[in-house]
Amino acid sequence: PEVCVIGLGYIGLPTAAIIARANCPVTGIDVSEAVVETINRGEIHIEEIDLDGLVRGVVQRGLLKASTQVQPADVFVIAVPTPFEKDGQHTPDISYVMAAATEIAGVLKKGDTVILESTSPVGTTDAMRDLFAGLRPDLKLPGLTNETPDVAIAYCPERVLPGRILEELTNNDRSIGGITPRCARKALAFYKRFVRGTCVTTDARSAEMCKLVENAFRDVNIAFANELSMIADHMGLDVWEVIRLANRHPRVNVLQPGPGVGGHCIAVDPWFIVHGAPEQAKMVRAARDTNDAKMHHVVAQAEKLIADNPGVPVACLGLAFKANIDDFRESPARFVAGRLARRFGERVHVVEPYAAELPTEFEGTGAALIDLDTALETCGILIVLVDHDIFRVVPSEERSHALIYDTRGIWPDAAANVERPGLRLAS
Ligand code: SAJ
Repeated sequence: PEVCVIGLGYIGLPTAAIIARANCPVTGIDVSEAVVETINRGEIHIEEIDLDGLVRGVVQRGLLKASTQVQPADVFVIAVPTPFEKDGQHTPDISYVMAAATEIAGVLKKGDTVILESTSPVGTTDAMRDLFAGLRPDLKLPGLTNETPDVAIAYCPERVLPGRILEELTNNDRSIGGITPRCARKALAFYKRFVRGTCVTTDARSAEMCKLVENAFRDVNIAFANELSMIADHMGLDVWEVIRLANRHPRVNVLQPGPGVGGHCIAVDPWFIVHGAPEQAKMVRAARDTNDAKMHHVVAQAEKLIADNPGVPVACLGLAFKANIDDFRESPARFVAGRLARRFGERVHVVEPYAAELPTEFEGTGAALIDLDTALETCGILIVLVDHDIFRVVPSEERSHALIYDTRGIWPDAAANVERPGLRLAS
């Protein structure tokens, strides 16, 4: 089949490339002219392992091309962002999905399949079908007719981990939720072309909720670890040691505390559940609040350490939202470093091997981007915000002069928190 993938971001581009590798001609659509031109040159605009070679190959073989205009196709895959509104209510914003669906409606024909992959609040796939019904009264749509529908509509969430996208896109199991069972089977046949994992069919609403549940599950578990870290601070315990010991129990697997939860998925998706069932979703909301509170806790701890040591240069290690990636969206590390830069100005330095320059909010603060070696030589306070491998392997001799606040627990021999009595500062 000819495929049209709408949205060429962290999910859409790898998906488009993998479908193209399975010998389906793909047109990738993006609103950004720059992104479209980059891809048509066989290059990529995001960092992801092995993606460059894959995209170059399928573009050279004529299997992938990019455009700003939605093209007629047999299968449409929507992979656009679904943020929430900054209205205090965290209302899901599905306008990008609906904009994509509106464009698809213009070229939709009998026999086509439309698949939504974007993380979406429960009911979005039905809403998309209703939009098609309004714009294309000539088409029979699934769930609205007793006759055989003209098009199939399904919800199939991605569940890939940044940094392992290509591998997980191929090997992970998938939930495939059709508006009707027939829609699910049609989408299943498509995914079977390039997914090696098991594809499980269900209804669209269950598949929508399934995706939200996966990320809320992780958020709740990380919140537990972050709450433990604050309890441990209060009690004067080493949280890393406690978790390491607890995890020796065969049915216990506490996750790792950090400076908060970032990224565009785990810090966002649980709100879609809260928004859908505010009275019931108490733990999900509490987890979000705990993980956000951890970020502010880290700022306060770091500020205290810096203020108590006047004049000592500070290095914030990391800006990314997690280890070994170049993605700075919704990053707690970036939030913490930004706050410190605004308060302490040129005393603050940032080490981020994945960044060429500091994000715009650092402009005018006096904070500078420096390399790791310079930071280790010149900064007397080291604040670990991201567990990049390159930080993890710094031997203790190279940081023994410094006061260390290690929010990720990468240096077990150094102190993990600044408030604990008897803090094992390396100096
Ligand atoms: N984090 C911790 N402690 C941990 C694990 C993670 O603080 O023990 C933090 C990370 O540093 C990061 C945040 O949580 O700031 C999220 O990182 P992550 O690695 O847990 O997840 P993401 O956002 O990269 O990808 C998640 C994945 N979902 C699950 O694991 C349930 C991925 O499979 C999804 O496809 C992705 O969200 C998505 O697109 O929804």
